[in-house]
Amino acid sequence: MEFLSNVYYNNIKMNIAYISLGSNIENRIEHSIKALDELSTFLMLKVVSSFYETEPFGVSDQNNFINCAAEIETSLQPHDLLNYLIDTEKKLGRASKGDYKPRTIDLDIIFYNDLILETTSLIIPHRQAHLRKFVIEPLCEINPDLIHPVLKKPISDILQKLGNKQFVKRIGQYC
Ligand code: PH2
Ligand code: MG
Ligand code: MG
Repeated sequence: MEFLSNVYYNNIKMNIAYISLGSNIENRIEHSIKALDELSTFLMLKVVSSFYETEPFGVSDQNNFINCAAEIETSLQPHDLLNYLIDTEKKLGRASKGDYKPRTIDLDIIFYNDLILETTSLIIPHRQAHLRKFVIEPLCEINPDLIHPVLKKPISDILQKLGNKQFVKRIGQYC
């Protein structure tokens, strides 16, 4: 067993993952809080970013979103984590899995340890994460030194490169 870079509890390897949360239907903060509360019943929420109001990226004629990010610790493998997140989205009333439709809550895996994975149902790191300020700014708040395993650059550099073109404004905190 390796103790230096991995965390084990009772011989179970714990993995660190980063989840991006987004809501753009009605009580957006309430949906986000409910989602975080729900996740905390099954995963260890280590750090949660502030809530940000963000302009829709890649879609038009939709409400602004509330986005935030969470660092979690879990023994779930990536596809099991994905299934758990999909179940949680449904539990919180998400109607369909259509990627570009308004939603009560969207829960995306951005990073999972330093894993690079490409399957039909799951791609890690999230393919568009580095282009999306609504993902990168909350992540930078909780871990600016985190290295993107494909780009091999810290989140703080990626945020700097994104500049000021996308509206992202910190509005409050989960507590
Ligand atoms: N999610 C998308 C597409 N565009 N824009 C913002 N600001 N926030 C999101 O969470 C978001 C988006 C697809 O999941
Ligand atoms: Mg998404
Ligand atoms: Mg999604």
